[in-house]
Amino acid sequence: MTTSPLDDLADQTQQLLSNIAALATIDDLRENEAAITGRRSVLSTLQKSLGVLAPEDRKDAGARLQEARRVVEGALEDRRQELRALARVEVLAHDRLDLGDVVVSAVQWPASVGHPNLVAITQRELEDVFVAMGFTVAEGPEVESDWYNFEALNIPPAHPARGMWDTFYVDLGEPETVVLRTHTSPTQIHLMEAAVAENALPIHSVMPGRCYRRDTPDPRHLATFHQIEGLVIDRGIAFADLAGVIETFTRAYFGPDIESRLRPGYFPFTEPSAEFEVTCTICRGEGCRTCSHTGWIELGGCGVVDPAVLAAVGIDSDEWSGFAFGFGIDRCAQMRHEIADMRALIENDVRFLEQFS
Ligand code: FA5
Repeated sequence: MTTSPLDDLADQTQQLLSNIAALATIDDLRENEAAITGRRSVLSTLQKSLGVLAPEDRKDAGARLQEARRVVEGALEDRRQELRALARVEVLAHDRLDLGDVVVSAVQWPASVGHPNLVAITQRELEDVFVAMGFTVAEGPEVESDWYNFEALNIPPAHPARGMWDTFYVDLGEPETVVLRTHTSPTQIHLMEAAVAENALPIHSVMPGRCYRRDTPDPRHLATFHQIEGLVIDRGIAFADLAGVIETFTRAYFGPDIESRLRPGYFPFTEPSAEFEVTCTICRGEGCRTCSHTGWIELGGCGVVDPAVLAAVGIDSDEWSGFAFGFGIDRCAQMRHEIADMRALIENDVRFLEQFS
C-alpha cells in the first residue's frame, strides 16, 4: 500500500482545531497564528509535499488540503472574534464606574437647585416697587439705531454729549449707525411713538433692560449692565412730581435708614436734570474705595423731559409734559446688599451668588 503525505490530515486538522480552541487571549492568537496557517505551518508543509504524488492523485489531494485549510482558517477567525469580544468585556469591567453613590446623592433632599442671579432678582423687586406706585412695565430692543439711542434724545451727531456714553457699534449698515444701546432711554422714544400712534397718552411706565458701554470694569462699573428707565407723560407734570416719585421709591426699596439726594446734573434730553445719589452703604458715608471716597453713590439720572424730545416724537409740549429717570439696577443691588465691588455680580463664584436666593 502506497503512503500519502495526507494520510494523517484528519488527525493533524483535529490537532490544529484543538490548538486554536486552547488559545486563551487575543495576544496568544497573534503569537501562534503563523504556526497554524503561516508559511512554516503544517498545512503549508503538506502543500509543498504534494509534489511527490502521482499527477493523477495530486488534484484530489490538493482539494482535501484546501478544505482542511478552509476549516482551520475559519476556526481561527471565529476564535479571533470570540477573543476580541472577551477582551472588550474585560476592558468594560475594568473601566466600570460604580454609580451607586451618585444615584444615592441625586435623590438626597434638599437637592441643589439654581436660582436667578441677584441682578434678575433686583430687577423684579424694582418692577414691583414701581408697579405698586401705578407704573406699567415695558421693554425695548438692545440693538438700536443711532436715531433712537441719540438723535431723538436731542443728541445730534457730533454733539459733545455723545462723549458721555462710550459706545459699542454694530457692524451693520452705514458705519456707526447701529449701536448696542448705551442706556434704556431709547425705550422712552419707542413708548412715546407708540402712544402717539395709538392716541394712548398719558404714559406712566418703567422700562428695565440690559445696556452696553465701553466702560472699563471697576468697583462701580461693568461693560454690560442694567438700567430701569422711568417715564411719565401727562398734563401738568413738574419737577416736584419727579422728586416725590424718587423719594417714595427710595423709602420703599432701601427703607428709611438710607439717605438720598438730588444734585444738579446735565442730560441733553431733560431740562432741568439731576443726579440721584444715596449714601454709600459700604462705608456709611465715611468714604471708601467703592464710592471713590465721596461717601455718596450715584444711582441714576433724571429730569423733566425736554420739549425738543416731545417734538421729535410728535407730542404737543403745550398740552403734555413729563419727567424721566434712569437708575442702574446693578448699582441698586450693590448698595442694597452692600457689595463693595460690582464685578462680583458676574464672576460666577457660587459661594457669593448663593447668598442671594
Ligand atoms: C443715563 O444713562 C441716562 N440715560 C439716565 C437718564 C434717564 C437721565 C432719563 C435723565 C432721564 P448715566 O450715564 O448717568 O445716565 O447712567 C445712569 C445710571 O446707570 C448710573 O447712575 C449708574 O447707576 C448706571 N450705570 C451707568 N454706567 C454704568 C456701568 N458701566 N456699569 C454699571 N452701572 C452703570
